[in-house]
Amino acid sequence: MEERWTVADAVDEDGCLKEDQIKSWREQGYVFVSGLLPESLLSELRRDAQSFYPNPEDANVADYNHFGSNGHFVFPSDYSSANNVSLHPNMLRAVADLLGIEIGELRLTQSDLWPKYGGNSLEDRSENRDQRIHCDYPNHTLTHPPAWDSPEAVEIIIYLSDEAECQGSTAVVPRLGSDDPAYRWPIVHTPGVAGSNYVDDKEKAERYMRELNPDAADFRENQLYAREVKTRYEMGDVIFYRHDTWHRGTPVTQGALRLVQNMTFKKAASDWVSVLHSGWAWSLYRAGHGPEKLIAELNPDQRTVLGFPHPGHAYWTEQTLQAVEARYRPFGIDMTPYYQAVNQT
Ligand SMILES: O=C(O)CCC(=O)C(=O)O
Ligand SMILES: [Fe+2]
Repeated sequence: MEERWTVADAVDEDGCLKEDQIKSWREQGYVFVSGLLPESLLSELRRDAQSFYPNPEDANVADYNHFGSNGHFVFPSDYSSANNVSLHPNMLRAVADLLGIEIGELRLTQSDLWPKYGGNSLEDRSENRDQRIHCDYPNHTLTHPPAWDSPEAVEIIIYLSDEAECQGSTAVVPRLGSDDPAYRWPIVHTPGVAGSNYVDDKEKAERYMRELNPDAADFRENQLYAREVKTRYEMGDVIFYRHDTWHRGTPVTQGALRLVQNMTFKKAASDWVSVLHSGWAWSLYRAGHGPEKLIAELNPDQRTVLGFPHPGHAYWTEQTLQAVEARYRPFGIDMTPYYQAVNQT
């Protein structure tokens, strides 16, 4: 089969998504952009990740090729680069624009850095090496994504490596209009949903689907794999996709390491979309007080996407203002916007 590629398209000079990029996410199910986040910040995160993870030649791949970073880069991380990427104002603006809502209505539900090693021998075949095509919703939400035109979450991969050096593209199936057979409803013909077992490896998953449900296997082969396009990503590029976008991770070159930051934001009102990590407050006893300092330093929008009540929220009274200020005063919090909003009401 002929390989099809998509390359990143630059955001505008203010770091905002352009109209046609927003349209692409809303209609095709993804948009792949460059220039969203400052290069210096991305390089800092890459350096932090490279200092934490072993070089491919020294790594025991089986120890690392599972999802996530074992907590090290989960928000709030001891690496400020990871936190600054997760809550960068350009990122929040872009996600709010995709969903067509205010930043204050967003909530962060996932932020973690994933290493993916290509393995140092052909025997290293971790389950997520060549993934089965899937949508991300089943382990993010208790329900099913709502109607296509009312999306409630944005999935994000920030690439900290170059496809030219390590391969490992994300493959995506562009949605071609409301009657696209690839995007038929409900989204259940995928391993791990509606009674079938979760299998990540493409070969195993498709063998299993063929035994279980030959029609579903045909659908996956003809409508999904046959139509996937691969992202030719470069360091700093970002793909925004959705909980109902068909996509998959593909193999990284033997002996190489791909680093990516994975993130999700949801609409605040969608309670059924879960936070993937332990609640953010669980970190607030951490030695060194990093997460408390972070809360104190963030701006109100950044706090709001963590669930902290925004200025003007009914939570705020003279008493709660003083109490929260007392909690975070040692870390230098500036509560002025919250006081001002109470005084205005
Ligand atoms: O690694 C990638 O490019 C995609 C990963 C993915 O889709 C997943 O693990 O759900
Ligand atoms: Fe995925």
